[in-house]
Amino acid sequence: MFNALKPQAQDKILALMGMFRADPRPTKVDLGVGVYKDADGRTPVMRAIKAAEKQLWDAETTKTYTALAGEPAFHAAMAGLVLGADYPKDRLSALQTVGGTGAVRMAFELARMANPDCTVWASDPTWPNHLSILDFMHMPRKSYRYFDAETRAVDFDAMMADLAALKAGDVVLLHGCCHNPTGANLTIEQWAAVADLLEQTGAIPMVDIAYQGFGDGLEADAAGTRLIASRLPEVMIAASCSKNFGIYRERTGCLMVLSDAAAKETTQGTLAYLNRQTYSFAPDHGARLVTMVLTDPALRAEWEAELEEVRNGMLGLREQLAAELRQLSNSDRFDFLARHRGMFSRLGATAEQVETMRAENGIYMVSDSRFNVAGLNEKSVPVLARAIIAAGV
Ligand code: PLP
Ligand code: TYF
Repeated sequence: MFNALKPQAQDKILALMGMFRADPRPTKVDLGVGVYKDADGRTPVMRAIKAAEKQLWDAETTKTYTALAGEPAFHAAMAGLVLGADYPKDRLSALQTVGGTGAVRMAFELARMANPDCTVWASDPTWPNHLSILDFMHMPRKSYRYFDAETRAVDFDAMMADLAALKAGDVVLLHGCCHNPTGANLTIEQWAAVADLLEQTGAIPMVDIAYQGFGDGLEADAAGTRLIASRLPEVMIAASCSKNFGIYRERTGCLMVLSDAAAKETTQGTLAYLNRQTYSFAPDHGARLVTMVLTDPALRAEWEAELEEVRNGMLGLREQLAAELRQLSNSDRFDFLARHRGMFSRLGATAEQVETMRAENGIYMVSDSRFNVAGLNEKSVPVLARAIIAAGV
């Protein structure tokens, strides 16, 4: 039977990890997969997480099953983080998931159960896994224009023109902050205009927020999501704890759904059902650490401080890179790098130019010219800047 299997296309981001490892050059620079790295190239366990793990080791007396949908304390802590302390408790259902990817998958499953004809609209471009999961599920999808290749900013007029074709019950996938792969983000005024359009059309927003705290800060990065949540009657939010808590391999995420208060009980039950049909209980360890960090004032202060160090480090690298390129190109055409936010920027290089930088300089970025800012340090920024100019970008 297994002879009938067909080879599956690899994820181009994860494939790059293997290529990088196989490259013997000591000067190689990994700007591929979206993992935070410090100036020494390490992905540390965050201080508050390590402290919470120590506390947990002392305090934990059982590893029996928790609840199918995950612990209510985790749901509340995540809702507070993403939606703010005054989120509508009577309208919120939540699910602990296997990473942000699990939350994305369950959101699509929920949407399809509620509306079998639902079409999902995703930005062009978006995180490739969004499209891969939708295709795997045979869910209809459409794309809306998002990125202006010339200015490397959001092409908002084009986005709104495309979204004008939304139908009631369609799902619109939006990146909460730090758009992956472009780094170009909506302003709060643009979020408000999107909310108007969603209100008019009856389409359902699904916000994927995987980098809260990596852009302009924890509160600012949630502002668009909060605006949508305050304006629309029905909203899905897929949050990942991988990056902002640095717990990638613990696989921790949360799907939050706002519905009518009258639909809450069935929505919550359906979420638990989805976990049960897939893997029963989501992993506990990461979610428990997140709950501890968010609810213990000392741990939370330590976490927020370290997250700010991470965020400001990436902003500093953006400024340095834009300044180097200003000098080398004798122009301001790379200033968008300082305006983008989050881990990623799409440089706007061709696949050939990306390949040249890999072959000549050992610089690894995704073929669409997305690069991970956190893969840089003060010494490799000038190396990248020279390679960008030499490749003719
Ligand atoms: N959504 C986006 C846009 C991402 O970039 C990622 C990747 O980190 C995820 C979701 C899911 O991440 P994870 O499943 O590792 O929590
Ligand atoms: O975009 C990235 O690099 C991260 C990591 O299937 C990632 O989101 C990439 C692909 C994937 C899971 C995580």
